[in-house]
Amino acid sequence: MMSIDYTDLIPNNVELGADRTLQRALEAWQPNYRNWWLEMGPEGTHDLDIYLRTAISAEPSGWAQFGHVKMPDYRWGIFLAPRDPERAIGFGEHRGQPAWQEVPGEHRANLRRIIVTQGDTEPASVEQQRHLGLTAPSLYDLRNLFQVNVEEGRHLWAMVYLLHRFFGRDGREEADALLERRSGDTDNPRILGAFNERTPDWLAFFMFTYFTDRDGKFQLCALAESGFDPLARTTRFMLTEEAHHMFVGESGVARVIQRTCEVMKAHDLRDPAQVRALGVIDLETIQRYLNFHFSVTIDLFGADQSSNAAGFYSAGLKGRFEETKRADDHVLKDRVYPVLTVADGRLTEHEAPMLTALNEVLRDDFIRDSHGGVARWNKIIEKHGLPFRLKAPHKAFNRRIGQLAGVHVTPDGQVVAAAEWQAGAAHWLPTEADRAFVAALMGRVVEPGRFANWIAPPPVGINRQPIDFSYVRFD
Ligand code: BYC
Ligand code: FE
Ligand code: FE
Repeated sequence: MMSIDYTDLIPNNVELGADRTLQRALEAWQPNYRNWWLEMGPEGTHDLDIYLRTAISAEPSGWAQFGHVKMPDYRWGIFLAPRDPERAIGFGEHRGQPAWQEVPGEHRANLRRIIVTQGDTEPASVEQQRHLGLTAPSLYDLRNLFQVNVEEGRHLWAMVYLLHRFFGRDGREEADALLERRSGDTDNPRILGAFNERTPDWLAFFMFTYFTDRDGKFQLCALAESGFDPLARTTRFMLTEEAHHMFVGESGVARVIQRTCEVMKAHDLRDPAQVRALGVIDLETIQRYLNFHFSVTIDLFGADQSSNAAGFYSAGLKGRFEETKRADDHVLKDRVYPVLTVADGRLTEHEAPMLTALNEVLRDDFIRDSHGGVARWNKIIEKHGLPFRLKAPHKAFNRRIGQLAGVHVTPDGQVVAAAEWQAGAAHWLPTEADRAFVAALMGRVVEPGRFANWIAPPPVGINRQPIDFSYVRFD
């Protein structure tokens, strides 16, 4: 039952062939998806042969098969993690009841909204990254970019399957709309803020895959706890793909830092202008990119106090990160959680009902997790004997969503006047000049085994291939 059927037009492990109506509806959506990919997917790549992995099993062990494929021919499919027939709802008012195999009528609108929001981010990220292939620092990196892109495309398939299978006509309309919104479009933008920002260069891409794909991890973990079992099973399999995306981000930033430190050490330099003159990215600019991507990403968790979040949890639709590992009542009615507000010009914590603060709970889990990579990046700088340290900004810095929106807080957590914040912004966030400098470094490197000057090679290749392997073939 769990093996994947690649003879179907749409590879799947959900016995799609047994439901002709659903199969036909998805087969009608498929060419629209393909057109979207050709129009909005990675630019100028349709003839390239790319060394990609494809799922061959939805079991946690050994699901991947590697080979050169052209991306428009990638076998996007529908893969759910195996079903546990004993599974019960783990939290909220229905805790202990058998997990739902169909959508409960009273939760239909909310579930659809969650699935649409999740689904919308996937094609958005592909759109944001569509120009990056033209400036890849190596074939290894180019291949990793495309791997991330095809898997985000598959994540869209995952949500579209749920919409078609469980939400009837509304679901089909939402699935169509997922191909119509466009990242950054003024009239018909993507739903969430960070997915309308640009990802103009590879430093931005690595920061995005480190931070924003990590929002993916935490949101998917929360949805993997859902009482709606098909959503839990779908997101569980998506999480196995997400790990690679975050690896691309963490190791990408690490290699940029490595290269910068090598050059700084070899020439005994500290001044960012002198570092730049040698064609590598100064640590100060890396810090400003980090501040930007961190702050934009933590906004994705929603308002710190949200009746939506409380409702999603109590209804059993969306749990917490590692819900089942937590030792509490999993109902949370009488619990409180600290949230930040500004009072008398200072940030202060006050206690909010935990149920309404669940977006903040997930955001804090994310923040803890994301600090790990920053510490590992600092180890590289330390190893080179340099005094600089990167730091994740305060969670109140540069926020647009929730109670901290519009409050002027420095990366260190000081509340300041608007004018002071505006004056400081050029030190804290990437400026036009920073972006222009980074953009000027970008240039396509396509010779196997060669790397752009501003990034160190990785320690090992993909799937035990050598670093100078032809990860992408151009003929
Ligand atoms: N931008 O009550 P609130 C991924 C809206 S990433 C713009 O806090 P809620 C990936 C909100 O919609 C994971 N608008 O909302 C990564 C609401 O609007 P209405 C994506 C925002 O519902 C990399 C209003 O503000 N998955 O997979 O509690 C590459 C009030 O807010 C934003 C999910 O997000 C924003 N940042 O929380 C590829 C999971 N934030 O109703 C992929 C599904 C809030 O007033 N989504 N608003 O019109 C959810 O669980 C929830 O929708 C959210 C928002 C946590 C996002
Ligand atoms: Fe995704
Ligand atoms: Fe991802």
